[in-house]
Amino acid sequence: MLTSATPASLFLYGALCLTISCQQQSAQEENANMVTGEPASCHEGLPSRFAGTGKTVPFKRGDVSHDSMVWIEGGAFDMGAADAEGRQDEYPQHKVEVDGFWMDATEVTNAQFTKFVQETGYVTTAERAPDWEELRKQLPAGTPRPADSLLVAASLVFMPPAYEVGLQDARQWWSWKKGADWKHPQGPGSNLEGKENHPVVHVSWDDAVAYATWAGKRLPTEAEWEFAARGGIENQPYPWGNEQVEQGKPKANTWQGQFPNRNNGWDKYSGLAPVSSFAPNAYGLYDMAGNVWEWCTDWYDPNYYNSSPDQVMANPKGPATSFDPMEPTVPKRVMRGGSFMCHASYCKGYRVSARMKSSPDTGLENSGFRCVSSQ
Ligand SMILES: [Ca+2]
Ligand SMILES: [Ca+2]
Repeated sequence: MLTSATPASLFLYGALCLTISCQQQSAQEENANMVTGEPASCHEGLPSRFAGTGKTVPFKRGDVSHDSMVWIEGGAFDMGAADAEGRQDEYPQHKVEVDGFWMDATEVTNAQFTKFVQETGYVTTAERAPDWEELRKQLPAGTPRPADSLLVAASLVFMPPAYEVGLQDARQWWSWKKGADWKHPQGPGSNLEGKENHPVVHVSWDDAVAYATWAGKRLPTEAEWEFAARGGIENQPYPWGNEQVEQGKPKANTWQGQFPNRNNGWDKYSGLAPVSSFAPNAYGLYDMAGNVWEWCTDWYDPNYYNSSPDQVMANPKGPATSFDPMEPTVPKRVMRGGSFMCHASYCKGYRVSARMKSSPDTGLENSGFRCVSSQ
């Protein structure tokens, strides 16, 4: 699954049997795929739930602690795919330089996010009902208002089909589940018991920024994230080098077997793994490949690397605006690193140069984040 973020209103679409809009979307995806020659992602191609972005953080920025952070000495590197496995948005590879920064050694955990919520009373995006007036702006004109029973706080939960399916329609394995949120990762009836050290999930980009602000930190730029993920190893596809993920011993929480219906659990985790269950990269960073996708601060634009200058680009912060040709009206932020749902047959999102994107209000069962700090 190429994947990243998924889309909530699409599931409202499905629930409401809005065939016309779905057909329009399918046609859009097909057109995009004809251009890119790539399969649709397991998340992408789906509209966002809320149109608004950049919600105000209603609390004071905290003082940063470097506990559980790693100092990443800055430097120059070749950003983007060095081999032929990349998607089009990973080229051209170009020289980038980043200043030194602190980075969380692990993905933000449920225990850490719990402390944030307890101190601030913050309510995540997934805990709020969709705003129909905002939602309708991204739907075809004349789309009827969904039933009130669907316009409820909900999030997208991975529901593996019982049989082999094609990989073009993410609705076959994502379910819009009422009551699913960071405290209920699989929906009502699930909880965080025994999962304190799991990465927090169902967090939107807005939620991640709120947490980072409270912690006195920020989200990494895409360049910082890739520089850190490479761990000082030049031009290799994975944080550990070039050994394929299923060769040797397990190195990351990814998917083995047949996606999305059969996971053989070779790496011992069919779902999320506690953070730092696998060896860190050379910089001491855990799960830079797999487990959960991680939000970056940059807007997404597949052509951004094309605009990078020939000389070394210092501390790039991404494009000024977002552009996703598959959903031009929906702003997208970058996600990196892949998740427990990534498999070589589809997205290989655990490659260090792989890029994904999602709307800032989207949360998923396989997406989280980690923070950085320049001081
Ligand atoms: Ca796994
Ligand atoms: Ca990760």
